[in-house]
Amino acid sequence: MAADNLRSDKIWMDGALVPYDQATVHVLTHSLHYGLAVFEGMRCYRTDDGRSAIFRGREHIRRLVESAHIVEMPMPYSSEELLKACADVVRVNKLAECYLRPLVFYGEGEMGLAARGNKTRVAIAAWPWGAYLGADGLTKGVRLKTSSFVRFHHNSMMPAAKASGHYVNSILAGYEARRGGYDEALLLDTQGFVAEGSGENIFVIRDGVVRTPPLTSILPGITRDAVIRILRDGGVEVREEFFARDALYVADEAFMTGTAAEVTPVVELDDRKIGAGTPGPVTRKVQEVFQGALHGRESKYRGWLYYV
Ligand code: PPE
Repeated sequence: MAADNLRSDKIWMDGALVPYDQATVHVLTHSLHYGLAVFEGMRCYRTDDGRSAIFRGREHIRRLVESAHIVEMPMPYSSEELLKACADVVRVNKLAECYLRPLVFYGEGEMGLAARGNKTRVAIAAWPWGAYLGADGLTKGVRLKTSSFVRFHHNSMMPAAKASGHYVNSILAGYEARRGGYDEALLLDTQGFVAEGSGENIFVIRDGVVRTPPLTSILPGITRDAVIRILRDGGVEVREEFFARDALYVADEAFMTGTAAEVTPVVELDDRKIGAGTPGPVTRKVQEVFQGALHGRESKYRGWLYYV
């Protein structure tokens, strides 16, 4: 992650494409102080017919607008304007495949928690981003550690909003797991049920039945939604229900989903092998169909593509 080059020609800021070096903010930018900002992460892929498409661009922009609504941020642009801006960023930077980061934040002017007068600002940047949990993670699977950090309660922070401040929880959990030699953290909710990874949703498979936690304390992942649909279309039973960490210890397979992580197999939790300790057949199949969908090879899922 650290080695990636974020530099592009242009970043969209407040309605215009500006040179990378001019996409800056003042240190008194309100959001920088209190973490009240919302953002998205989406990926654009080169499809098999040569065109590039943002995977589920409409759904990501919808979630961005909903995130702003949840935290009472006025949104100065329509969904159509935001979508078009995302496409412009991909095109102007000549990035056939990239990660896109729309960020909605409060500018400078007033300080303090009670401030309501700061202008909402919007930036959209793009850069090439490789495999989130490593190239090996995608093929061989990752090792997780149950975090000592609990996923925040939905009455403290609202998980349906992809808000910047929420990520303090994720970052600390991720630091702890990686310092301990694991690839990623698994956070439990305040009841002790499995919630999600620091930046991914989680799925577990046993006896052919797939389970994933309900949308109580987790980000409503767009990849999660796509994978549920792919599994059900393939005749696999998917249940959204609470389960404890030991459900992973005795699972046949597990995987994580996310825009950055795509579909990443999970082969270990808390030093216990999951199933055979290698990516399983259901996971492999989901990865294959998902990759097909991203690249426009699955006609059934072509509606998920927003061509730039
Ligand atoms: N949970 C969390 C906490 C989360 O951050 C993500 C995305 C997901 C689940 C999966 O959601 P979706 O991308 O809609 O399937 N994490 C983003 C941030 C990564 C980052 O480090 O920045 C992402 O994958 O883009």
